[in-house]
Amino acid sequence: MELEKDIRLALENKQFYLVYQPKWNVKENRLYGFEALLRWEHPKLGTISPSEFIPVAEETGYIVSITRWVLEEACIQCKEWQTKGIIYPVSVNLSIRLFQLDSLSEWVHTILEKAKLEPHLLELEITESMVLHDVNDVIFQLHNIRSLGVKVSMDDFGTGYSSIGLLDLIPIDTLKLDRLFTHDLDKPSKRAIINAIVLMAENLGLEVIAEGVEKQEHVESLTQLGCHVMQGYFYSKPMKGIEVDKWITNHT
Ligand code: G
Ligand code: G
Ligand code: NA
Repeated sequence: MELEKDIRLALENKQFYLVYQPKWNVKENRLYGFEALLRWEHPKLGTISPSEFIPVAEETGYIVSITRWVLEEACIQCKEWQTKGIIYPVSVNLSIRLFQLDSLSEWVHTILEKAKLEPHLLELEITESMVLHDVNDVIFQLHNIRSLGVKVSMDDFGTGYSSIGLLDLIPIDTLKLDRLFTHDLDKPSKRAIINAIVLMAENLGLEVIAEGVEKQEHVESLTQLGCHVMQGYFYSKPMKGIEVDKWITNHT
């Protein structure tokens, strides 16, 4: 497949870059952190979405080198912000393939050391379906990752295969509510579900972050439902690392 060869070249030719989307703590009216999102500027096809090329990268195994690059880049950027007094955690998306490494936690540790970044400033985002893949192994590896001091969040929670019955066993810090919930807030039934998720998260000691927050009404409804950290176009589209300084000056 054509993309396959291009992905290898993309790494060599530095066609990948990261954009960062803020997460905002509404209750405390302050910035909470950033999620790093991968972008590929393809020389012929233009910008390609990760949802198109990540599956190919997973099949071919390039996902490991790509994720190494993403993690290194995000850690270096986070460290650079830190030296400017911008001290917020950054999160990176992990693919299931990474759990097939001999030791994912050592792999992550090496990258942190190289970037000289404190582990608590890094968060890894996994999805529910990843956990269900091989529950015991994922739980074991997540324990090791959290022993480093790195945080873990479960992305797109509540819409895919449900891991709800295992939530007390899966070592995570945060639940990220899928944006489908945010976009369905006018339905009382969906509000009931979010309300229950937020209460459950509270009782399990987990933070909840709502994704896909696009309007003031989303902020208000989610706040009423007890969710206080939000991410979405209402706050900002994902932006390049160098744009973050200015964004922070204008918003904090
Ligand atoms: O940014 P958005 O179109 O940007 O992302 C589309 C999908 O790609 C999302 O599900 C997101 O989690 C995923 N994604 C974005 N960046 C990365 C990355 O660096 N690694 C992996 N594995 N997935 C990513
Ligand atoms: O799966 P994950 O949550 O990592 O996906 C992040 C994806 O969501 C990216 O494609 C990102 O660009 C997109 N995104 C971020 N904020 C919003 C938003 O407010 N609305 C919509 N529709 N998509 C968003
Ligand atoms: Na994510």
